[in-house]
Amino acid sequence: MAILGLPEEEYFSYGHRACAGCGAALAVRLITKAAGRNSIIVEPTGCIEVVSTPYPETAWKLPWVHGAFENAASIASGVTSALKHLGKEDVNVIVIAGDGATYDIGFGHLSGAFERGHNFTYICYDNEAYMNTGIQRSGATPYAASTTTTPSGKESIGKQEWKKDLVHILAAHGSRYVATASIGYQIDAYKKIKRAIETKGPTFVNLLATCPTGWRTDISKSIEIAKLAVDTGVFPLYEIVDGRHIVNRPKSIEELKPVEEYLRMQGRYRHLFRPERNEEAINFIQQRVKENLRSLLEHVEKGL
Ligand SMILES: Cc1ncc(C[n+]2csc(CCOP(=O)(O)OP(=O)(O)O)c2C)c(N)n1
Ligand SMILES: [Mg+2]
Repeated sequence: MAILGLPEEEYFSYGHRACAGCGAALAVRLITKAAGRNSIIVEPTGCIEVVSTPYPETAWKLPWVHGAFENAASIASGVTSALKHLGKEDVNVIVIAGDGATYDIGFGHLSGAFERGHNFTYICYDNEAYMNTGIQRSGATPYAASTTTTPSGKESIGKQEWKKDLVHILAAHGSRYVATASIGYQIDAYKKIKRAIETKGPTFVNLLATCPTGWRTDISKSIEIAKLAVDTGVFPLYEIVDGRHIVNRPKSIEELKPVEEYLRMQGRYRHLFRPERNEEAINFIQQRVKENLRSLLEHVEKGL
């Protein structure tokens, strides 16, 4: 099915083995539409690699390199250096990686590549856990989400730590363009990916991608949930361009929908509502979400 307002060309073919309702598969379609034919994709191990390339088949209509779980940014560094040597610097080099690969195991490689200033775009399809290996928590998993390594129960609320703020960490590396995006807002995501690719040097987009299997959500609600993540402020959309913040959505604290609307739709948060409602935890999440948006908006006000 075409995505309204976006190029019709598809570089990620149907026939791949992603689950019904997979947000990451839609993320890849958006990324490759924005990238176009003149691109090389680097992919670490993770769901997208597994579902798109069961030997001897491939869903990719672009040159595609698979490495290990941890070293995608280093491979991309090598590819950019080789292209430079060949005088082919107009080719887009794009990493498409899961959050486990990005926030955790590949973080050293990512930091190194950003510090060295290679000309490539790194896009994390963030489904907020290690989904391919059975829903283990990652640095991107949000507070209170139940995963197989942070199971909720009498003694535990689920994950006890807040999501790592990787976008600001990468901005602090001096990247000229970092942004958040969601598969719920596809035109916004497409434009950001394009801008990231067109900006020289290392750039980053953290693209939220619903995972019905890991989040325990209805497969028909993937887009709705990815929109609600934004509209509740749990996952605000913003950019940092040459060190300055732009907040795209939500634009004010007043327009935030209650976080409960988002949490309630997902099995990974079911323990916050059943057998009884955990008012304290829901309030805590609500307050932190507000504080986070307030801080982003203050950055914009102060021109930071
Ligand atoms: C060094 C190493 N450790 C662990 C693994 C096993 N492994 C493969 S994919 C994966 C999880 C990937 O998680 P993420 O990057 O979030 O992608 P997703 O599966 O969620 O798409 C793990 C733990 C591996 N391949 N290599
Ligand atoms: Mg993941």
